[in-house]
Amino acid sequence: MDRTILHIDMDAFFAAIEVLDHPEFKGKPVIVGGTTNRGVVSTANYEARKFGIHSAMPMFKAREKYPNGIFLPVRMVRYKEISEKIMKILEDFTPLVETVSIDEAFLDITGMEVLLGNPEQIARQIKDRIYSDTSLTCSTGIAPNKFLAKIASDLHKPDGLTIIQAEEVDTFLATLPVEKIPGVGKRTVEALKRYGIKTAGEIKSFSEDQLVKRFGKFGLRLHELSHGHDSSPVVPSREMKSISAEETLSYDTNDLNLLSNKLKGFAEKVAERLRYHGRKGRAISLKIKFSDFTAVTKAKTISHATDTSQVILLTARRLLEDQPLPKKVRLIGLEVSHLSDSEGDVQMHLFPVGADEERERKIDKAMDEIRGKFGRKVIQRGDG
Ligand code: TTP
Ligand code: MG
Repeated sequence: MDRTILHIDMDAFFAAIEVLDHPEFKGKPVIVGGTTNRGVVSTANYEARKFGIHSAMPMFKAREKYPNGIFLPVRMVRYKEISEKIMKILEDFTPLVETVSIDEAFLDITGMEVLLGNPEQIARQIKDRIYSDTSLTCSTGIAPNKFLAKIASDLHKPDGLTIIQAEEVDTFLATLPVEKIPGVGKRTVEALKRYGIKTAGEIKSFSEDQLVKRFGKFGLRLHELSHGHDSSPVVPSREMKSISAEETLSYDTNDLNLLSNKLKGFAEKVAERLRYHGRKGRAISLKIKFSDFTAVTKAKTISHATDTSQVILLTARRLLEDQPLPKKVRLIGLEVSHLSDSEGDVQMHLFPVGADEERERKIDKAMDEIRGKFGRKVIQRGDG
């Protein structure tokens, strides 16, 4: 089956976060790493790279190259915090997110076109969302497999968006230097050069047998990659535990109507995402943050897992009605957790708080289809 794989890699990750946290460093060469002279460079921003400074270079060498650079120690806790935030954003798009390193992930976006647009539009949305939530840029690559997607994301750094279409793969490999192939180190490069081979495409002149004889098991991989093939799947790094929506209100309020209306929007959004991911949830929780920043979370477990917006809404509204509001509300949110696969659960339920779930499922399904065709803004439920 044809797949669409997206690889994302943050630009100058550690250094970009340092610039984010110290706006006065913007536009200046920033080098992050072990700050003693015996340390090495973890990364340098693109301004510093102009002076020839790069990852894994001894720090003293980096200082020689540009003594006026801003040299900073590694703040791993902070980078991990941002990394976590980015991975969560990616999981908003699909549960098929494989984290490869602190700033890098693969997404299998096969079949997402119906909901989100063509691959370029999907990549654009991901980039925009990361930028608006973190002020950081990333580079993305889209291709029929992981091998090509990863190479693509590196082609137009920083802030790149590169697509390798299935029909362009051969042309692309014809000029791709062998050292760009993952796993190809200095020794393999030398060995291939002895046969006059400099590009991935040129490896094709060898049979699989010849490659295995020369390179052992890695020869098999070389054969596969030189033909642009890579069947390795995107393996999700973690299971999605909950789906939520929340909003900090534009002003503090205890207007129950307004709060209840917010829940309606959240319930629809959360239910739509549950259905999209083929999940259902049994626990529904209401989160409220008050004007003095104190917060409460109230949860209710329902008798069976649901992905129906009306069921989620009615449960959340119950929770809201039972919740005293001693102060004005600053933030309201809704979360569905205790998720299970929705497949196989075709039982009909009459929901205790009064929604005929089968009828509601039909309405939701119709709305999903219309949204899929015309976009989210077009339709919202009128009732309730
Ligand atoms: P990379 O993605 O390789 O590099 P980068 O994000 O800094 O720059 P770009 O992707 O734009 O080329 O690595 C991600 C982070 O991992 C990087 O910011 C710092 C850390 N890292 C090290 O600590 N040591 C290393 O040798 C490398 C390569 C990265
Ligand atoms: Mg990076």
